[in-house]
Amino acid sequence: MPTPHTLYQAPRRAARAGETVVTSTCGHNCGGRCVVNAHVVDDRIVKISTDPARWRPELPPLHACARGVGQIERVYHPDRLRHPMRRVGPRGSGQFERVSWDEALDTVAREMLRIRAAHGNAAFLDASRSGNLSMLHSSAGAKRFFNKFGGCTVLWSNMSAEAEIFAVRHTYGADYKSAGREPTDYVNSKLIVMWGWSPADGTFGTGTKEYLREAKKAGVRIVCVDPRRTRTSAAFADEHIYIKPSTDAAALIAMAYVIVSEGLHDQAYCDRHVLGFDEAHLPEGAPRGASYRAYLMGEGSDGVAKTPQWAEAICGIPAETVRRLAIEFATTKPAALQCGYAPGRTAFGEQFHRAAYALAAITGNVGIVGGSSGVSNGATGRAGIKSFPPGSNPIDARVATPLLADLLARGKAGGYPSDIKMIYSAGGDLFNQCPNANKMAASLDGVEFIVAQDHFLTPTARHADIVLPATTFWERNDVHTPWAGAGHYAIFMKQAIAPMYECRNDMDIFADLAARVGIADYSDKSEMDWLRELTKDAVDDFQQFADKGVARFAPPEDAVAFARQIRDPETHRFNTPSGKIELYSTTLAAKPNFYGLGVIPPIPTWIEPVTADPRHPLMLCSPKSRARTHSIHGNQEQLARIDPDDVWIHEDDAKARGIANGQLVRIHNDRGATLLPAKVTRRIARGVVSIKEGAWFTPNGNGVDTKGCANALTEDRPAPSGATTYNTTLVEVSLA
Ligand SMILES: Nc1nc2c(c(=O)[nH]1)N[C@H]1C(S)=C(S)[C@@H](COP(=O)(O)OP(=O)(O)OC[C@H]3O[C@@H](n4cnc5c(=O)[nH]c(N)nc54)[C@H](O)[C@@H]3O)O[C@H]1N2
Ligand SMILES: Nc1nc2c(c(=O)[nH]1)N[C@H]1C(S)=C(S)[C@@H](COP(=O)(O)OP(=O)(O)OC[C@H]3O[C@@H](n4cnc5c(=O)[nH]c(N)nc54)[C@H](O)[C@@H]3O)O[C@H]1N2
Ligand SMILES: [Mo]
Repeated sequence: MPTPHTLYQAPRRAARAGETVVTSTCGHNCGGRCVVNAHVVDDRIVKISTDPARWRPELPPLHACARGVGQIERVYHPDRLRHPMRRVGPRGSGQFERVSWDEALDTVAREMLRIRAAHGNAAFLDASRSGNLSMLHSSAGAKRFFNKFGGCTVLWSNMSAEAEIFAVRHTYGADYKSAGREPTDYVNSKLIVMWGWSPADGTFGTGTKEYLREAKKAGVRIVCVDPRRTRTSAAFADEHIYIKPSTDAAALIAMAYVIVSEGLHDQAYCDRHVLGFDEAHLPEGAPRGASYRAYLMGEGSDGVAKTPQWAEAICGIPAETVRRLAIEFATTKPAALQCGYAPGRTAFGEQFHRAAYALAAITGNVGIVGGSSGVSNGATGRAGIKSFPPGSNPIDARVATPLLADLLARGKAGGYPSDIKMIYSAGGDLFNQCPNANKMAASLDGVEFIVAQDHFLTPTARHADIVLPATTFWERNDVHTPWAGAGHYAIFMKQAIAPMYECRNDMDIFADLAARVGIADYSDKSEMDWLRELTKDAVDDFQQFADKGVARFAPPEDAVAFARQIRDPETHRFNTPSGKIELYSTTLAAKPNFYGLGVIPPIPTWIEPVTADPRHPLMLCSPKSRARTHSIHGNQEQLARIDPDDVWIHEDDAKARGIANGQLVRIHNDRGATLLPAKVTRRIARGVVSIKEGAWFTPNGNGVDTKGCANALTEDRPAPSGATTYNTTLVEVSLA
């Protein structure tokens, strides 16, 4: 039986004569999922609109942002790929010639069969990623293709949130997607601390800003801890606290120190629900002094008390502020930590998340109304809507995603499971989005063949041997849902216009290629039959869903994750080995080097992320741009105006370098350099600079990137959890 739901058409302005209006939503990996209507005249989109209704909590409209409206600039962009192409110049030169679909697909198939015969399946790397995450035409199609082909090497870790995924699993025994709370619960908090979280810049749920506005109206106090005074902070925060990137665990640990030393923690709650808070609640076999409390108090193996003074020296927050915030957090109940992923995209990012959950747990805020686990996703998942089944990979060759450049550079000689001979990228831009773009571009000599399937000649596609033009979501049918917990609905993405130029649907490209390499069963259904199948457990009338456009599902009974475990711990245990919230992780105690990428202690622990480098004294962070979804939209001049690319630098740091606002500067380290105008401001912490991620890597003849691509500077180094470490990047800034 489908879950209870209502199907409706989002309000829209009446169509003009000769115009049809079609509802869809951006397919990309944005944290929002909005109503994006195409107004179509004679098979051409003439305007994009969204739900005009005023926001209200009872039935929140799904308002699109500038990127949604900017889809019209994107779909009719003069640089759209129009036909298949073959590379004729050196990789990266951008020199290609037109070929027919048959010739392109025959070439790809021939190379695939040759490489498989010569090197085996592990020589293939599926570099498809998150360009389109809707249910049918997504990178699941590439996975399905490679799995049926006999498997390939995969980049296993999530570039966004692997530190959180890992920390949630080992602390709460849960899936991060359903370990948070619904935004409808924000109004129930007395205090919200937004920690490295800026949904007004980086969309994190359609409507999140409105729910925050409701909370603010209801008198909830809001504090923001971020290296930058963000738009979210400016709009909602009563207080902003500047912090140095990569140092959050120290601040959170010192807050716990204050709370415990003042006796403000919830001992009864810890006794009942938490493993390893104090020595009396350690698992059997754990050494003495292994508890979190002992670590805080300096009674653990390092002998250092984690005082606010200790933290100040690391994170730059004045000790008095750390103390005040700690006391406020412990005494204002319910209090919620809303954490972004960015502080987890650091050298030991899992410690940030684990330390945040520890703070939530020792103050008794996990699983209560108005409290939070420290996870900012929602409390439940996707209402039974499924995605294109990828099947399973018969090859066991897995590499943590941030190591892509190193995998290409060193292969088996570097201890990796394979030497990559062929890369296939459908809906990914990893040469731009993975760290260390220069090293990536310089490490392709051993790669015999690269295929890119995209809408544009992206930094990745420029290196391809064959480029295949895909349709955009406007040119096909699909279904999409928000990030799990960021709303309970699905949007039918109705085809608005016929496929443009010679572009083809990703699924059809793979089906054709499958037939050419001897895979008979890639797809046995039409597009619509697939969509009917994938949604059948969620909606009862597929045709109505397709016609109306929006399906709303019931929200979870408990708006806050782990409410049942806290209410009734006897019947509902946490899904950890001990059944409790594991501040002390039994799994990590038994296997500290969990992935072979570095040691992860059993309790939240401060670990120095980098050794100081006098040549590169500034710490770079690379948050989201409002003008892009990662690298998507990076070629749109009009859209770029809403959030121009620049490098934020503190007044004092600029002055010391003779840099004035607006001047072109060079941001550089030993991995690379890029150019951007300086935004000299007091709205960033001293010693920190910030570049919005996603600008297209465009090196000049001297190897200097000219467009502000943050990944010209970042390091191809994973955190021990496999997370990316973009926000642990040391740089210097000089006048260009
Ligand atoms: N506009 C837009 N929205 C998006 C996306 C997009 O591309 N564009 N992408 C979506 C995706 S895939 C994801 S994963 C999410 C990402 O969501 P997040 O990871 O939460 O977003 P970021 O913008 O990287 O960072 C959030 C805030 O953290 C701050 N920050 C950076 N480093 C640190 C640190 O070390 N400590 C602290 N305390 N703060 C730090 C930044 O200044 C920023 O204000 O966003 C989603 N939303
Ligand atoms: N420095 C730095 N780098 C980062 C981050 C950071 O915080 N700092 N954040 C990271 C995060 S959170 C993420 S999720 C990753 C994202 O990494 P990716 O998923 O690799 O990045 P996108 O830019 O979304 O690239 C997707 C590509 O898919 C294409 N595309 C879109 N729709 C379709 C389609 O329907 N079909 C086909 N064939 N192609 C399509 C787009 O044109 C684009 O070229 O980037 C990461 N990179
Ligand atoms: Mo992401």
